Amino acid sequence: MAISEKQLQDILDQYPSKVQKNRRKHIFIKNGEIENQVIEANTRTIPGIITNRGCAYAGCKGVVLGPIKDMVHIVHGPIGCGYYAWNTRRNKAHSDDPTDNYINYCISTDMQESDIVFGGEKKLAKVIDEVMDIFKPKAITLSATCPVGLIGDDMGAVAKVAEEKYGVQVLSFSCEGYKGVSQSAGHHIANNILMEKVIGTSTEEKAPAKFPINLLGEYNIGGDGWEVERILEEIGYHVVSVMTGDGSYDDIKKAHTAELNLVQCHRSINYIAEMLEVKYGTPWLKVNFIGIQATCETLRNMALYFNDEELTKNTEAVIAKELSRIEPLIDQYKKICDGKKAFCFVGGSRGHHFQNLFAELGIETLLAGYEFAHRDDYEGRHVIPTIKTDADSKNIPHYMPEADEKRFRLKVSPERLEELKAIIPLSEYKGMRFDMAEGSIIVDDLNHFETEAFIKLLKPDIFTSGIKDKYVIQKMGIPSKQLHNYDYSGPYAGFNGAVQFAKDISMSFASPTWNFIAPPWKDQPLLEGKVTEEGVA
Ligand code: CFM
Repeated sequence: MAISEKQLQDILDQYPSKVQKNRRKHIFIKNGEIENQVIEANTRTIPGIITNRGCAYAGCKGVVLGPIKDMVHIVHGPIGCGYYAWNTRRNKAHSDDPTDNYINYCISTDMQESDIVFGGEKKLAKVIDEVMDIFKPKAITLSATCPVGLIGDDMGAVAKVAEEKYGVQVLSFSCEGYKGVSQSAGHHIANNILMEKVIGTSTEEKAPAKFPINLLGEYNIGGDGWEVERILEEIGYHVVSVMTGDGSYDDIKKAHTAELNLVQCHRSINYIAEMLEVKYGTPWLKVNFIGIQATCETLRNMALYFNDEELTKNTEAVIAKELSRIEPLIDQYKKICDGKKAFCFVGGSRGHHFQNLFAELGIETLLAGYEFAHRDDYEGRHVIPTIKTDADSKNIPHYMPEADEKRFRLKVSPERLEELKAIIPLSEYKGMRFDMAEGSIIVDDLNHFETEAFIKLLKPDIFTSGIKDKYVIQKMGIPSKQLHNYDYSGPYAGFNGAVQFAKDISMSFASPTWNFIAPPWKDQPLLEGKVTEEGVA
């Protein structure tokens, strides 16, 4: 179901002209006849607009660092920043030694007014002392929130003193919320320091088993990472590290021993993937474990990379076994899902990844987008050289290591690498637009007004999005499934995840609840109006 440019313009016409001009650049209707459909992305949200985005601190501490279970993550700031990031993302972690798993804790310096006036460094040092006294972790991270940067606390200096005092790594992250236009800035800040100070610090030179890989950009939401690891290990891969779902500091230190890096979430971790290639010569492969066919394709691409007869055989055997097991389970749900329409708007990767799973269930994606992704996540990596660096992106330090003299080693010959690049997505991501149907809508940083306007126009059967808009959508009589934390469910990745997702959304479709909700446009007289430069007309 395509919409016309006129229908899109009618929605935008409801904005004041300046806002309209801005938002127009963030939305397009897919048209395959146009070679470059440029979208504006990773720029500031217009002040006052209700966005779904988070902040740089959320991207650094919440997304990338938080899931590392055996480090203690201290939030330097007022208590709210810590409290509201406490266990809401459902990045699960399990440890054989429960005393070395801090995932359930929220540790904050609880800055008060007097700390803002007189400085919070002493309090931060005291919290580190307390953490060492109570937990004795092998490493600590310190994440800055907005006021820390505004008053100029020197977290790096506090970290240095603590490192000398306790002999453990204390990493300081200047990820103040305002450091970027969204959480994307925080991903980059976290990537830089993990690469500079943690990855490669193990003395291990070789992985202990064949086919060692790192799984990057997998955060084990609702157990996704566990399902992916189950499949990979059954085939015969050795997972060196996962960054960072159910992640371990000790494992991340060994990431240089992998022969291939898998990139699930391109947005949050493509920096580390690129840096590992430059420093150690390890290529990265864009993978997708969301959706049955996507999972099969990913496994086959990995087998092509390693080019080992036994591994290829195992790959096909596991795929065949899993498919015959799950097909009867999923078929019952396909009947319920078939013919439905979806909107899929998530942070930076899932807005794309889940479209495969929808398609497999017979659901068409009419509209999709990301909260904070960059142009390459929409248009493909080939646009990276053309992306302008603006004042906001200059806030984030650029870090790129050099090749490691001792450890840099080409994992496959340059000729073979070129051959492989022609058939599998090595160092490549084609972006969301490539996979979307003609006439579908692609929106960057969708806001609440547009959410309502597009729902009224296209009336989707399901809207997968986040907590900030979930209940607005449901009050319009449309089921909404959170794809950030999967509500209370999961996993949704891999084979078992596909079945779980199909079951969950089928339950939504089958629920009679929606019949009891009259969306606002059904029983309220609509007042038509227009806001112009001069006022309300
Ligand atoms: Fe990557 Fe993520 Fe996502 Fe993301 Fe996030 Fe997330 Fe997300 Mo919420 S790392 S970009 S910053 S896949 S927390 S696990 S669901 S917005 S689409």
